[in-house]
Amino acid sequence: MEKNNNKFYSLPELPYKYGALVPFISEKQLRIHHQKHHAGYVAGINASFEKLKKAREKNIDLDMKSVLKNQSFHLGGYLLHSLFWNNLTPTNDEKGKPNGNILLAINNEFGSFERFQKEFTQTALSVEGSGWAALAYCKCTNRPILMQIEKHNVNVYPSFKILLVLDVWEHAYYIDYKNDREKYIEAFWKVVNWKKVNERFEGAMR
Ligand code: MN3
Repeated sequence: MEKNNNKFYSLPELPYKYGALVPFISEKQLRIHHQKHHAGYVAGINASFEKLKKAREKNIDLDMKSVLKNQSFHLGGYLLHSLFWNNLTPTNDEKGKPNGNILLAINNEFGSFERFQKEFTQTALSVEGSGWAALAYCKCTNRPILMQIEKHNVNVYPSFKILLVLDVWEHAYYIDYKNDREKYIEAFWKVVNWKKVNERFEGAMR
């Protein structure tokens, strides 16, 4: 067999230490989330690639609907977690408030930061089962837009750049907050990396 040079997915390192987000997210919670759950999606997407590769080598038919549904789930999980870690910071100097162009865009779209925060919180709270709240950017209209993702891959707007995501799968907060999603969301606002969100926004506008 020829050497396969195709790259696989790998678990990215966190941009801070596991204990860096205490008291808002505990070291134990963050470690399990990253090493078990995020790593699980990396393994899942790579397993899907392996399955396709083997089937192609032997020219075996696959249930493509099932394979790609699974692939979409794991790839979505992998990508969203990679974004999520970069959304968080132990040094939220702005006391939870954005600055710069992202603040202007939020004010323009939502009327105020407080209104945005309320809508985003309600988006996160009302995710049915497991999923994500996200702030994305629409290049067609130059406007920020809310997105409520079910699981990791349902209700996603294709090609819209995600600026800010919040994981509201129970696996993200059960150790720290049991089933109290609202308390977890309150804590999330204390560790948002608005500098990063603004960078992503400015990158998307270019
Ligand atoms: Mn998660």
